[in-house]
Amino acid sequence: MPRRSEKLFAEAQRYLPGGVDSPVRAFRAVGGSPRFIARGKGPYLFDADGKKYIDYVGSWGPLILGHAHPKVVAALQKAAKLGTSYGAPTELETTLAKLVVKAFPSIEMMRFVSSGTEACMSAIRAARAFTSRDKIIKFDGCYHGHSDGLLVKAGSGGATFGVPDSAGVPAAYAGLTLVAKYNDTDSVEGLLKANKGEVAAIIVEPIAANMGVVPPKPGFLKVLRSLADAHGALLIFDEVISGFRVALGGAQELYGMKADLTCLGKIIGGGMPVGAYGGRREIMERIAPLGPAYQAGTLSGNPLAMTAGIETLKLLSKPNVYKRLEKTSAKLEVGLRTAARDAHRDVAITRIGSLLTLFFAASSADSWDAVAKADRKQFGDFFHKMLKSGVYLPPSQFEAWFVSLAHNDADIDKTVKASAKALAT
Ligand code: KE4
Repeated sequence: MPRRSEKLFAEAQRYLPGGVDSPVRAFRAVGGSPRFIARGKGPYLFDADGKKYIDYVGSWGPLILGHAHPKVVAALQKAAKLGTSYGAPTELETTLAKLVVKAFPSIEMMRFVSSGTEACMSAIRAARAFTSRDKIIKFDGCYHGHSDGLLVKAGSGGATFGVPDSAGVPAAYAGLTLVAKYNDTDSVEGLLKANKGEVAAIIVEPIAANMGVVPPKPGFLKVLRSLADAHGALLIFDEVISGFRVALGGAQELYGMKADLTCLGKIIGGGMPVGAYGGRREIMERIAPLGPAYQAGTLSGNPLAMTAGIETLKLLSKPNVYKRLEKTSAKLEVGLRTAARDAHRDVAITRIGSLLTLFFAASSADSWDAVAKADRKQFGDFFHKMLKSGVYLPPSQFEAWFVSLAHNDADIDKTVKASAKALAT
C-alpha cells in the first residue's frame, strides 16, 4: 500500500464515514485501503504516490471519453469565466435537452437534476402523480440510487455490503416497494396480480449493471412492456448507466423499445454532476410548476454541468464512435476469456458494449441469485493483483467494468497480460 494514499486515507477517516463520500470507494468489498487519486488523463488514473493505472471505473460510467478530454476541459474553462451557477434558466439547458431528446424518441419532455438518485426518485414521484397509485415494482440486484423507497434489495453497494435493505428506511416506505426477480417475468406478473390496480410503475435497469452486468434475457423487456400496459402501470427504464453508453439512445435504441419514463445520469454530465428524467409529455406535465408534483434543485441545469454534457454528447454523436467502443471492448472480452481458459479458472463473463463483468465461480450470470453465488474472495484477490499490475478495476464483484473511447489496443493488451498473470496464480 503506497504511503501517501495511506496517510490521506487515515486523515479522511477522521472526517468522512469510512474516509469516503460514497461507500463502494472504500475498498471494503476487496480489502485493503483505497488509492487516493491525484489526476486522470485519457484512460489513466494517477494516484497520490504517482503510480499510473489503466482505469476501468471511469468515475462509474460518466467518463466514456476518458479523463480530462481536452474539448470538455476547454469548454468548462471558458464557461467558468462566465460564472458557475445562476439559479435562473439558460439556453444551455435547452441545448442539452435537445441532444437528449434527439437520442431518446420516448422522451418528449424532461428535467435536469444533479444525480441519478434524484432522477430515479423524481421519475417515481411523476409516475405516482400520474397514476394516483402508490406501489412500485423494482428488481433484486438492481440499484436506482439511494432514495428511501428504492433501497430495497438494492444492487451496487447494497449487494456489495449485503445491506440491500438499508437502515433508516421506515417499513412504511419499504412496504410500498415490491421486489421481483430480474429476468423472471412470472415474478412480475405475480406481483401485479397480487396488487391489482395499486402499482404505479415498474422500474428496471434495462441492462442490469449493479449486480455486475446481467443482460436482459431475450423477450424480458418486451414482456415487461406488455405487462405494464395490461395493468395500467408505467414502465420506467433506469438508463443512468446504459444511456449514451451501449448506444447513443441507450437500451431503448439497442432493443427497439420505448419506456414511459427514462432516468439518465453519468455520461450526460460528462463528469459533472447531472441527472435527468423525462418521458411522455402528459406525464411530465404533472411536474411543478406545470402540475401538482413538486421537484426542485438549486444546481439543476447549472451552466458548467450543461457545458460538459453538451461537449460529451456532441463528441458521442460523431460517426463510428460506438463501433470503435465495441471493437475495443470485444478485444478485452476475448482476451479475458482466453486468460481464464488458459488458467483453468471457473469464471462467467458478461458484456454488452463497453459494459463488462468477470464473475468468479459463477456458473451463469443471468439473475441476482446466480451472480450472488460468485466468490467474493477470489474477486478480491484478482482485484489486488490487477491493481499491483497497474490496472484499476471497480473494487467490487457486483459492479461493471467501463471501457472508454480513450482505451487503445496497447492498454487492452496490458490489461489482458495482467489478467493472465493474476488468474494463473
Ligand atoms: P447517482 O445518484 O450515484 O448519480 O446515481 C444513482 C444510480 C441510479 N441508477 C443506476 C442504474 C446507477 O448505476 C446509479 C449509480 N451507480 C453507482 C455504481 N454502480 C454509483 C457509484 C457509487 O455509488 O459510488
